[in-house]
Amino acid sequence: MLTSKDSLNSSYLSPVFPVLPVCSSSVCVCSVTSSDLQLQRLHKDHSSENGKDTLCSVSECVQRQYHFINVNKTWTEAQRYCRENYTDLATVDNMNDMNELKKNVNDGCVWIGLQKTGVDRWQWSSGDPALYLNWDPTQPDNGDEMCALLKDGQWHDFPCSDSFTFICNSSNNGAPVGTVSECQEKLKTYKHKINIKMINWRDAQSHCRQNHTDLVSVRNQNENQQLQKFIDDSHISDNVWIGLFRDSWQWSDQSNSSFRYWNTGEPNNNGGNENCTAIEQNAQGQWLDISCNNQFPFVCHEDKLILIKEKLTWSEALRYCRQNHVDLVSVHSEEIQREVMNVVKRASTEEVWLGLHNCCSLNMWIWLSGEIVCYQNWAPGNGTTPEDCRLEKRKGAVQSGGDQRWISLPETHKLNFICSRYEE
Ligand SMILES: [Ca+2]
Ligand SMILES: [Ca+2]
Repeated sequence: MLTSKDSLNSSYLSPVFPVLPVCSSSVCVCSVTSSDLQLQRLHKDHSSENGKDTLCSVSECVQRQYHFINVNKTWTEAQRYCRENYTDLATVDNMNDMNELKKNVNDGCVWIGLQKTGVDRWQWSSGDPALYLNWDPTQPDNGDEMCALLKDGQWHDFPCSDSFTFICNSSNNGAPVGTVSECQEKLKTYKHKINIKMINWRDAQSHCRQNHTDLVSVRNQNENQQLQKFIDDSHISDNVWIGLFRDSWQWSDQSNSSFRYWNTGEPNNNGGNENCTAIEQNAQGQWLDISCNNQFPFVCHEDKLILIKEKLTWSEALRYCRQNHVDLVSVHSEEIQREVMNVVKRASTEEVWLGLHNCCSLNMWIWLSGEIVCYQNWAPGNGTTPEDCRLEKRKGAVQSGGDQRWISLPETHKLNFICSRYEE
């Protein structure tokens, strides 16, 4: 794995790489041929007229392809139609998805795939999975307290309508751009923005989404300590909203997107049976809960990642994806990793091949899409130490269970794999 400039300074590299490869402007790939991996160098020009980098900063990429179906159906009929003809009724992961989805729909109400389950679940506003929880020992202690705040390093559930200061996460979710070491530095830095205005949780969420990225997520003990230190250093009040909330809504495709875009006053369960979600184009696409028996047009989505539950070697998997779809998936950002996590949990093998290969001569991990591994999600002990690749070539796979990190395996292992339909 490329960890620093030093790892590229080996003398045999100099003739091949006169300059240090960077994440976006000059990309080195190992091209895959039928017989072997051969090193070659590609130049990709990502500059635009204004000189800004135009590499798809992934939060701006279309995550899914949306299809508006202008036929009135009940929510359940619409779900059936989408599952037969596409992937499912539309899931929305973030504001970019929402803007994409809104583009082509009619005025009036339009079904999306969010349905009430009746069972509450704690979730991060940013969509990060809520695997790490750090409740105060007495918390959570109240069924009506649906939002969480940080107090003395521990979490408390509170009524979402109460007013507190809050912390936004302003780190850019897109693929970091710059040299590898800059990228790694960026990934380590969590830029918090504190807001001393005291407002309710929902307003704090809107404020963060409009001005920064989202309300802050706390994904492990280290982040919790960093955040508490940040609060202590800022000398603000004890109670600070974080991005944790719970609700009982679930997407039709079972994905764990916690993005919500309710209109003011919604969901209100008017009449007691509003168990489905529609967007209202004349309310800027904001959502309302409404009875599932209404007949509306609807939006389906088509996933761009497909889990193939065959057991193949890495090379066989690559051939399959290139013949039937586009390629083995390249996970060059946290956004794509989240999509991978959604599909990989249905796998029948413990690991699942990704389009990640080790350039033996460079001792460097590279995506099939041609990018150096900048965003990283390796399991401990994988990817970061030099591989002994002289005897067998190593490829990257993602764990289908646990925290779904990447591991390095000999390419002859037979695993499920994920094909991508993204045209790079
Ligand atoms: Ca409480
Ligand atoms: Ca309603």
